[in-house]
Amino acid sequence: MKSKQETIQIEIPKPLDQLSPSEIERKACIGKIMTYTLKSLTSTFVDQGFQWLLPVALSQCTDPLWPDPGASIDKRIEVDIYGKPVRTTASMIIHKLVAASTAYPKLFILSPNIRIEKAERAGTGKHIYEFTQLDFEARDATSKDIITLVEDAICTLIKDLKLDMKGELTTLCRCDTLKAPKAPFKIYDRVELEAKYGADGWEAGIAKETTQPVWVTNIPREFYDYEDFKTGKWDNYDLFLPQYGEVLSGAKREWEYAKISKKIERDQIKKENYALVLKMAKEGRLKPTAGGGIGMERLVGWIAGVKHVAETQPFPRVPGTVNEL
Ligand code: ASN
Repeated sequence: MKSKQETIQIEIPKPLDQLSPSEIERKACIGKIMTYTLKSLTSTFVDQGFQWLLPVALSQCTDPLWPDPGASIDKRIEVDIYGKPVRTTASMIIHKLVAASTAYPKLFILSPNIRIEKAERAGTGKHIYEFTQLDFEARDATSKDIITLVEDAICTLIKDLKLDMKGELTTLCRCDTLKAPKAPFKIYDRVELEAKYGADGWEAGIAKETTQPVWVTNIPREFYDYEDFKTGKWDNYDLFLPQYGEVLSGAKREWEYAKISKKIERDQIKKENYALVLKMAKEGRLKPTAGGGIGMERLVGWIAGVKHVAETQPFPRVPGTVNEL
């Protein structure tokens, strides 16, 4: 079902060659904010001892994105190479679990996520069919560790950016309205938000209501997020930005074979697509980890105050629109 926010139509960002001089100036400012944000966040992760991995675009196994209450996938891309079927990266979650369990106990990747959203999402302002996640994972980390790490990273970024990027923020009319957030951010349980805004309206409701970034925990979704089978509670967390909505999703992860296997069956996902994680879990080689992924375009979109998140992309990926570049 469409939320109210999804029905609001927003002007579609144009490709570079069609921008007016003032639009080019705006685009350049957003580009500088993206560079600053990438530099700040990657420095924070490197300083905290995370290894920087390079991404892959094609794999036999990728994120099932199912069941995901927020997903609206029009098409899944699968091609044959060397006689094997491969999919374009939907997220590098499975790669992260394997990497963090083996050679890279703390890692991050700036990875392409290709999610061919339904064309009707063009005007929501929040969806693009290719985006970049700063995706990270840490062995033996708790949810609390990750929440603290992200809060520190975002508070540092905004505090520094407000000092160093005054000119750009002024051009974008964000100098006064962008407030430096204060940690710790408030944490809501999805159940309490559903009671207030309804099962279909809580994401839009909390984004509209809050003036600070906030966490929402306990969201039922893909098999890899940790679920306590006794209480039915999920040990996961999404970060919501005022007005802009979800910018990060993450969790403590499942690592035990019996649970992963049961959840994959429950979700009616093809087991053969997840043979490697199942095998590693069975052999006790999958380790407990926690992590998350920050949607870079949404984060910078919020900082820059854009109407459509594709404004942060040099080559906009608006659902339903394919440009030459
Ligand atoms: N990157 C997310 C995570 O770490 C997964 C996703 O994007 N679907 O949980």
